[in-house]
Amino acid sequence: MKLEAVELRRIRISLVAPFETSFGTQLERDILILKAITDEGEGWGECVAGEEPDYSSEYVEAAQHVLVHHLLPRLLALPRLTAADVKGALQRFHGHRMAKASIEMAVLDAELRARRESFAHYLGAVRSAVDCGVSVGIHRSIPELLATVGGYLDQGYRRVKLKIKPGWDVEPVRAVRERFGDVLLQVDANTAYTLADARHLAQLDAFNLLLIEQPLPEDQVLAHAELAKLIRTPVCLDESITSEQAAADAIQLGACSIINIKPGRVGGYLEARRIHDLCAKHDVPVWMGGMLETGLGRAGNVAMAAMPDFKLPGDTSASDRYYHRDITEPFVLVDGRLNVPDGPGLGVNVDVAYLESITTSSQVVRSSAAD
Ligand code: OSB
Ligand code: MG
Repeated sequence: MKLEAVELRRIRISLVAPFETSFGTQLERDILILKAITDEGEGWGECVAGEEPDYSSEYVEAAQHVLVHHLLPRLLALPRLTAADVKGALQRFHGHRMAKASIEMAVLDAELRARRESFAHYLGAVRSAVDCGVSVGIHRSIPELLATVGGYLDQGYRRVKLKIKPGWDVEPVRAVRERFGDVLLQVDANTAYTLADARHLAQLDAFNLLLIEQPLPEDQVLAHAELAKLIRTPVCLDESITSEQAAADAIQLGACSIINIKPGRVGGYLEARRIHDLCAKHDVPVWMGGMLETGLGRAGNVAMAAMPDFKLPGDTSASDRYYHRDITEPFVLVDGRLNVPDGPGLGVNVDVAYLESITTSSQVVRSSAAD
């Protein structure tokens, strides 16, 4: 098909509760939403870049800039384009994977809607619903943490992930383990430790955690391999896994035994699928991460989480864990699971009037008249 124009829209939307990680606290989100306009119909994309460059070097304003000034002009100049062409067409531009992922997603949605194929079918989903976990931020006190975790378990979540940082690690894990028994439990440090903390982190071995996610900085892959020999809790990488190549290297080094897949972090659903396939070949289980997505990103993530090597519950929580009102029909937890959309493309509909009401800016980039 031919990409004719792309609408870029920023929305501002409050979180139902503050979300604190080792890198900061979020109260609301500023999200870039794309609409790809093609000769065969439209498709939606969501950019997972945050407001600040604190999870990775990407941030929403930069993502929009690189899309408008570098990525989109190149794609709009092509006579024909499918989602599978996006990576190659943008190869000469380094990095900016979240920005690249967002346009690839919108093109893929348009393409699949046009041929009435769902993301789930396209990706090779083998389940019609996926097990859901919930990511629990750093709290001000242990009693408040226990109240939050108890509330999520009452709603049916099948796994709890606690955000940790130095000073908030062993005690909250111990308290949750003692109060809630053998619930599936894991932790995420978002790079907050150093290899010198290995003996401290080994104290988590007592709590039978599923995994510890990204304890060390993203470029310290070798140090993760060292750490993995010093603790019994399986090491899972998030931030470090930026591509299929990075995943292959980390696996070969022994830096992780589990991988968190986030399509936005690796440049899109197609690269994420290659990482899934690589991990399946190496018997490395994967699970679907989350970036506090709206219903658009959630729809794609839930479809991908239905692929065979997604062996652990994902950070694919229900819409109401994030937002009072989603921009699509809400994802609702049913017996600790979310149903996989089976309609064409992402299989969800954007509430355009609501989207309009929370839009803070929008712009359209078109192919130039000469094309
Ligand atoms: O590290 O997994 C992370 C949210 C924003 C940025 C990074 C992370 C997270 C989460 C939330 O843990 C996952 C979710 O979307 O529920
Ligand atoms: Mg993480």
